[in-house]
Amino acid sequence: MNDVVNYVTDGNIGVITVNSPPVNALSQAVRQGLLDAIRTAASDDTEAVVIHCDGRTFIAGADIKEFGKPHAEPLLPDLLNEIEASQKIIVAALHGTALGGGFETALSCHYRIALDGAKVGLPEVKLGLLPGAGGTQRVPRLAGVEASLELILSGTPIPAGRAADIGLVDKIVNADLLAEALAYARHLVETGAPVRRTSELAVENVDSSVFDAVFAGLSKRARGQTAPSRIVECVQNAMTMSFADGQKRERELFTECMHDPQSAALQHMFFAERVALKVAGLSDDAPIRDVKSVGIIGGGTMGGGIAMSFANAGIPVTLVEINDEALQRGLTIIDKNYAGSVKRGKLSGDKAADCRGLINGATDYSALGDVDLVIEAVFEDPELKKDIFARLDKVCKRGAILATNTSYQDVNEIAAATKRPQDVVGMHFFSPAHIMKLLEVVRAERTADDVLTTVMALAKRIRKVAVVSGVCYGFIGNRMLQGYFREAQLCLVEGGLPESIDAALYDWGMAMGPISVGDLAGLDVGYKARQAQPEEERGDPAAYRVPDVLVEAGRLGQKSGKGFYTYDADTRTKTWDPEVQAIIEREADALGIERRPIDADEIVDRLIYALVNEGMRILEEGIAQRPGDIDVVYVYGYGFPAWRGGPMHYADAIGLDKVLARIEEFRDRFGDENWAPAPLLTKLVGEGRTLAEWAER
Ligand code: 3H9
Repeated sequence: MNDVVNYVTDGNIGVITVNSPPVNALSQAVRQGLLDAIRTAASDDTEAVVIHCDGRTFIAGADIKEFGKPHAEPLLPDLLNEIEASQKIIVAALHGTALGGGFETALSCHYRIALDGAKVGLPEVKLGLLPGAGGTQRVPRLAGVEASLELILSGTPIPAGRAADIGLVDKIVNADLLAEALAYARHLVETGAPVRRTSELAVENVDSSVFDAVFAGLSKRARGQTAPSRIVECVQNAMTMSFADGQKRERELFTECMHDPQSAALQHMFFAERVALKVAGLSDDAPIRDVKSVGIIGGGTMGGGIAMSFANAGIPVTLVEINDEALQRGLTIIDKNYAGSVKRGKLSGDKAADCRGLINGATDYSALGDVDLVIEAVFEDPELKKDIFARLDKVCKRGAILATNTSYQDVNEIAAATKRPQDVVGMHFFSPAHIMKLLEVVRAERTADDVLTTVMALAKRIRKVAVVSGVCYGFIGNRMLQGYFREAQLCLVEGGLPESIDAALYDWGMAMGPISVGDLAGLDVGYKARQAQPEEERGDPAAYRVPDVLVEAGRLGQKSGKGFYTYDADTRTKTWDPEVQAIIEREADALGIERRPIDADEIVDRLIYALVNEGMRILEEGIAQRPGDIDVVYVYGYGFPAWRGGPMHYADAIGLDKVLARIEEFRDRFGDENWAPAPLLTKLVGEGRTLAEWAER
């Protein structure tokens, strides 16, 4: 047919093969090839047709790279309607991941056979879209309303076996997919099976209260997002409208989604996450070191979570603590975490036991002699860390990678404590490490290229999203966070209250408000860091007086039952405490600040633009490789709403000129020190360029 779609006959069966690496996405060429092949098959003497794919997967969806470009015929919905209208039986043979438009292609076929282990799904919602090629109309006809809503609203692929249970797949086979599909097609022909068109089926009737409940639940489940309510409308239409009308409305709503900035933001995140894995200057096929076993030093919350991340990916871990008591404490936390995962249905009991079985404890560094990677995860004491690395240098085998999980320390200095700085790298996990997806990989001055490529590849194995950062205080994420927290504290003394500041950021889309984040992390952490600094280096006292007073009053945050809020001992529900309001007002007074009403817009702009301004500096200094890397850090590590695309995409979407004008306004109101615009921001505005354009330089 063309370079990417082939058509041959095998006896009385036509075989259409898509071969468009890497994931057989539905580019214009694939759509055209499929159309030509279907038309050829319609006019030859075959009796049925099989559609299958070469390579690692069945069609994984529309070609996201074509989004935003002018429509090119044939359009997918029209192509799929033509496939479904075929007079000959068409069988889709699924392997890998049949996703989005790929699964919709399968749904337009009359029968579906899948290899055991294949997955099917409609992940469009994760791109701010809805299935736009009949998916919202065909799935309810096969699987019913409730299963459809779950599949399409979650966007999470399901195993083929589950899909068979709910009527989306007809047959599962264990091997030889193409041969089995041919045999199945022949069997259907021989037994006179009907040409079964999904669009001709009726949708089961459910009470409208089902939809009311789902609509009502969206404010929590999909806070701030626009695509989910459109999805529910489409599925409801499948029940109340003809297929043609339902599909017409699906098309209209799909187009609305496409023009929604949320979809642009989520598409940006899709590519940013993948591009972040690429290290500038290193080729994709650079050599990597073999990592078959891992050692972890420190069995606290962080070390335990890191151990679980590796064990969950099938990699054996040796956890080292200073004595038996500390080791047992660490292993008990791990046991509790696994028990929690089983209870919440995240892992089966057997799987949890297998993973737990991969974690062994030790109290002697000699247990690390053979491991391929060691991650140090002890508390932030630079001397202790250097001491540990000097000891690792003595016991670890040649070529072992030595990583530090430090959040702030200078990885160059840590590397200098060894005679093999080329093997040292930062692996900064986020707590709880077995759950949080982000991994900042810190490239020190002398980190070897193959150490970096190994760690990036390893991140994928343990299902983390990795971003490379250069060495600086706090790396990408925590360095940017300083300005964000500073502004939160300044807004507080200038007139806000913890709940008004939290509400402003939460309503804007952040997973948690900044004041609650402080309580969760522990106010004593920052306090101790400040105490270690000379007073003149601590910055503006207005930005830390209130938390200091709270810590000195024993209010350390959630762990002590009270911080900015007071927490219920059992439920951890937080309540507002008038004592804190009195402290804030007293401290504002002592600092000579006249409190004034601060609205949510000002709070959001001050906190988010502080992130953006520092992000610009981080880019200029080359600490982050590209703006999208910063966005990945913030979405996966700091609860930034993905549908806003991360702080740097957000700044581009708002318009850099508007961002600069607001930063200059803050500078004029609050003084130069914190609000001097980053030179890169000023430069780009002067040149009329976006960050995205700059990144393509
Ligand atoms: C849709 O279908 C809309 C329709 O309802 C309606 C239309 C009218 N397009 O992730 P990987 C690239 S919306 C273009 O590393 P894995 C990816 O960028 C679409 N490119 O591999 C990467 O490129 P590179 C619904 C795509 O094995 C390479 O393939 N579909 C697409 O870890 C490998 O990707 C989806 O949302 C695409 N659709 O995971 C599915 N997909 O090597 C999105 C991938 O240059 N895709 N690429 O960096 C995925 O979830 C995963 O890629 C998949 C493979 C599970 C398939």
